[in-house]
Amino acid sequence: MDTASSIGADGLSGPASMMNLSIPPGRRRANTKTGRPPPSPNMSVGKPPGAKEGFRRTYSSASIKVRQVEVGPSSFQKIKLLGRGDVGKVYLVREKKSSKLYAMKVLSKKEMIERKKIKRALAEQEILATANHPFIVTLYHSFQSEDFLYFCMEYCMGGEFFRALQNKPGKCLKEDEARFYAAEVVAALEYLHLIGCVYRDLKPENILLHQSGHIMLSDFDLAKQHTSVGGRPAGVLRTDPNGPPLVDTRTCISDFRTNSFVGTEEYIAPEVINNKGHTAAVDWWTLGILIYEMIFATTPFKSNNRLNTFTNVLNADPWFHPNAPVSPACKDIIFRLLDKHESTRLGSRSGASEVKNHKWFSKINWALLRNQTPPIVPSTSNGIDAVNFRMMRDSKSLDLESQVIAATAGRPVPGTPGLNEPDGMDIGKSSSQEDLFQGFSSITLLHDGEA
Ligand code: ISQ
Repeated sequence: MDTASSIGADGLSGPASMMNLSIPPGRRRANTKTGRPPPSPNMSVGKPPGAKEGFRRTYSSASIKVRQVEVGPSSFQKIKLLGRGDVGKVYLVREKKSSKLYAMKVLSKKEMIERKKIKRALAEQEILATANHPFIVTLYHSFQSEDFLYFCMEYCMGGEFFRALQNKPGKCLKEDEARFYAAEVVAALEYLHLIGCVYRDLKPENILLHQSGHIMLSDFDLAKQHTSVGGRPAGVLRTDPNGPPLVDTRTCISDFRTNSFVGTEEYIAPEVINNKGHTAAVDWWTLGILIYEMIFATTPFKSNNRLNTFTNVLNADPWFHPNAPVSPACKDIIFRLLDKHESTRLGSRSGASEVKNHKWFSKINWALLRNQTPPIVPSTSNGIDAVNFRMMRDSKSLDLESQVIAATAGRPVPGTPGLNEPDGMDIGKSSSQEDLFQGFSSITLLHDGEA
């Protein structure tokens, strides 16, 4: 059988030889492991979807048109495994008809049922289908087979931001570089909060780099959306005659408090540990951790075990070496974001605009962020290989159903006292699989003027 055209049980066909990669190194916290195959000489370079010349994204925003799904599993050929989560995998795939490259997230229904992750998958689909922002990964199609859910997304060939950080001298960034990425994250969080979504799992592992070097938030399986079609309209807080109106993104989610979060232990906010329920303020907390990590190559409350880390999160102040090479404004924003009390935390009063107006961001031209050259521009030789994906081994078999989708997640903290997990659907024995996944929309999304 010609392996290049064979179809696996997941319906994705692909060259088996390319799946047989070396064993991935252990991962620090996340639930995805990525890999990079040996370059294939006979692979043609596919332009990202919608590309005219160069990058697909023009970074202009336009409405999304929704159509009945126009593709299925057999429309794609597997190229390589990019990542692995607790209920599925992400593959680099090529659409056979157009030769365009995509990242295809394939979730096992069986695993989702067993792990009570159905509601999360449906929420992720809804958020991705709603979101239309330059720093949030684009969803092109979602569809399902008897055994799997599929999310066909933009391929971010720059790979993981986490990996890019590891490749920097000292595994950290200069303050100006960190400010740039932090600003892009703020812009993405602002948008998510506007559509009523709390991201809840910000960390370098969940930030991808677009080919252009701009960031892309990608993993929404812990995200929560307040309403089914976006949040309430944002309130204009006040208008400064010399500046833009301050939009109170906090209003979009202010009455939305959730107790359902797990999270990554080094990034977890005090209110989450205390199981008090939490709001969009958790995203500002995690931004504080991210800024610290980008600059100091470690997180501020990390300890030798989870209990000590949590104790530090609840009680310790972030520590800066007296000779820390950062400005007072940088220390200040970290302190203000890592305020243990969410009611006084930066961003809690008026949302993203409060964060954007902090003096550390005074150099940032928010309107032109997407037009700036990022500090790290991924070098890709053939348009497929990316420098920042982990080595990853997939089964030789193309039959996804025969594979154990291993529970590799280090991210959730199951069974942690004080953290509950009421997210899973209560599945009655009589419910058929079809019923459980009927809320999953099979759709094709047309972006930015695609016909
Ligand atoms: C896009 N490109 C590369 C990897 C990805 C992982 C998850 C979601 C989208 C992705």
